Amino acid sequence: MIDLRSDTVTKPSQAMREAMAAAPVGDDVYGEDPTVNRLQEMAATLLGKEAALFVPTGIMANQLSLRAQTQPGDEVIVESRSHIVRYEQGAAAALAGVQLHWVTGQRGLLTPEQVEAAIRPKDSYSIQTKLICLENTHNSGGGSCYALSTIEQIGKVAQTHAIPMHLDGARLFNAVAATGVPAADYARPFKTVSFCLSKGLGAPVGSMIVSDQPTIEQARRFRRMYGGGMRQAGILAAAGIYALEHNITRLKEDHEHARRLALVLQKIPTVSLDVHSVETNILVFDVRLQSLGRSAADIIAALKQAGVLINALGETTFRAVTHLDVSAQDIDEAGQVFAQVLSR
Ligand code: TLP
Repeated sequence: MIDLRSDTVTKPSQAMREAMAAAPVGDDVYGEDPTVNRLQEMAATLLGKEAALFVPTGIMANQLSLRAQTQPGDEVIVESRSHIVRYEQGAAAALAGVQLHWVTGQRGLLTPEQVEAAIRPKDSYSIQTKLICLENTHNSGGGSCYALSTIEQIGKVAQTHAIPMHLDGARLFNAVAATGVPAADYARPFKTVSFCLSKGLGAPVGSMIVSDQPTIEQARRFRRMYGGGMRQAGILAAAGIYALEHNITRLKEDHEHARRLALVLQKIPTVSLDVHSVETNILVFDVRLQSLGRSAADIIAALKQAGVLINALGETTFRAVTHLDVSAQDIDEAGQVFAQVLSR
């Protein structure tokens, strides 16, 4: 089975498992796990921030970042198809008590003008904007990357209004691999940045939040509140260290595979996909299902039967994601399967 549903499906390699088994551990709730501490130092250094916190999931990383920087009743600017809006089960409302102000970007990317226009006036009757969130790469936007200059301009807008910014950088290293912009440069305008170890980087579990020391201390308290304080978590952190040391530079391969698949998909008459929009490891494409007389569920089932797994994003929209457990040969095989199934 060629699994293109997500880069979350990657399994730890033998070498990663060995690193996990050999990891020195302690109780991380006491701050005594040497492997967790090492991972946190690595993450902070890599992103040019003071401190970092290891958390179980990307959702928890986003939610702790929101909770640590807002009060119930505040408003947070987010892109309308962002993960925080679509896939976190309303956690921002349920756990942080904030109102999300959706702004729709092109392929998920916001402009400085859009952000500026969405900031509420500072008066006694308007809700107050207290955080601006961006997503890079943007998942539902098809793995789209922000230009550094756009992020810097949005940062200036935020600074003018004294509003901090959070980056959902679940796939930040894919953006780094695609654009050549160092992670620390991307991270600079943000007060908090989250990134996932458990996606393209190939760790089984884990995400990081990086920020200044006081914000990380706040996030640590809320991590405990949310039940995310783990004990001998060094076993998991060791996978994260392995991922950062070995799996960042190879992300380019996943991007090449995505482009290779896009070239095949583009030639299928029922598929609508702009190859130039494929910047990283996520392909989002539309299929003219009416002309095939089939539903998205039929297509998913037929692809599965032929050995390829993908996800539907909407009624006629699909997502395929390349990752380190998919080879060039798998991509060519998947391409043949797509051509067969989508041409019937
Ligand atoms: N994304 C998953 C699904 O939840 C949609 C996927 O398969 O892509 N931020 C972004 C941008 C993400 O794409 C995801 C996961 C998360 C946060 C949450 O990460 P986890 O699953 O570790 O909580």
